Amino acid sequence: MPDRDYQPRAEHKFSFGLWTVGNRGRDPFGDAVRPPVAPVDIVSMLAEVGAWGVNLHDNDLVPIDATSAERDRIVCEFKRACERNGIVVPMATVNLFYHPIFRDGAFTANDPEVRAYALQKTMRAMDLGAELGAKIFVLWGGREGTETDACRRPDIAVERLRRAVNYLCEYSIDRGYGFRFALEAKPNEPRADIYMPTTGHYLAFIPTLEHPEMVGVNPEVAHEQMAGLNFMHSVAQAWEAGKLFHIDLNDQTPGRYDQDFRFGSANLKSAFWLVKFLEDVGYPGPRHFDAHAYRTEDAEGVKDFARGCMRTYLVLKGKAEQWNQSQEIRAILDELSTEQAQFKHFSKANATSLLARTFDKEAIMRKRLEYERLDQLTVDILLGVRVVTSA
Ligand code: GLT
Ligand code: MN
Ligand code: MN
Repeated sequence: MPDRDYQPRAEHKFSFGLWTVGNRGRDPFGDAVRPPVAPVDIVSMLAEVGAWGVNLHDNDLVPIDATSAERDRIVCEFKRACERNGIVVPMATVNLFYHPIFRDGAFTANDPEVRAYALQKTMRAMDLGAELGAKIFVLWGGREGTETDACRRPDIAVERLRRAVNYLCEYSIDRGYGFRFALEAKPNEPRADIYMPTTGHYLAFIPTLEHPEMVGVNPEVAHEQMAGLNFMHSVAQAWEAGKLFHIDLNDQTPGRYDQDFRFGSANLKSAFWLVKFLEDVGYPGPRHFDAHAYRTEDAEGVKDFARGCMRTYLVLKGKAEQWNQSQEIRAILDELSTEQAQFKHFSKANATSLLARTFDKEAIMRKRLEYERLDQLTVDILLGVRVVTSA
């Protein structure tokens, strides 16, 4: 059992955004409770707690109106801090939601000047990400939506978004950046409704692009749960389509605002199925925590938060290993499915024989499906009252 000490290591690929551990606890009803922390200090804090990577929006690092000399100095210092601390930058993104110019959206805004500015800002953020070594570029369209559908037709918004993503793919190719774009869905907040509300919507959008091979998704736990969905199912569908380019781990209680809680803090069981899925299929990408500490915490509490995200992931990974090694679970699973090789592919002959076949429904229904016991065995493992040791 490799992770019994639950110590994060580089091979686990745990990353945090500058905006996550740097979150100051501001909310719509109250001001910041924590002082700002310089990006270079965030990098050394991440190294201290055992993270592998740091992600950023352009303006988490470089102020929106910085001169190019200021920008270069800031980037150079940041790069040095990353090297000194052995922290990598796997993913970069662009802030297209904070400045009031984006009040009606960015790529989908009605004003063509706003759309052009959004493209320019994103290209510059790609330059920055490439300079820092990032190969994944996340696009989260937080303002791409509406309060009233009187303002534009949603199909026109989709077409504008398509043109923007096509443009950015060409820019990455032209510059030789090698970016893979990861599109992040969210149903609402900050807009009343956001276009592309779920990962599934993006999975349907991607094949309509000019370079679908360059574009995948970045599902976030809280965002799919806000839409009332089973997050692991969304992740699995993205994975099966070869589109799981990145993932945002956090937690959320159902039916609330976007809480961005510490990973595993609200729904341990669904966090377990998620970790088990990612580990079972061998998802090779970063495990990014897009979450922040409770507003009640100080700087030390932010470290507790970051350590907690990684520790819970590793504990659940250990539980998934136990689950996979449990003889009792294995025995139930072996009973459940046997492959019907004959009907994998259609042929006239097997269709004729299938049409002619009689099924003994009573006999089939007598077969037990021991899902209650299976689930209780899972709960026992999760609660630690059944410890499965490796053979
Ligand atoms: C913002 C949002 C996140 C996105 C980030 C990327 S920014 O904090 O809530 O879900 O992943 O733009
Ligand atoms: Mn996110
Ligand atoms: Mn969120």
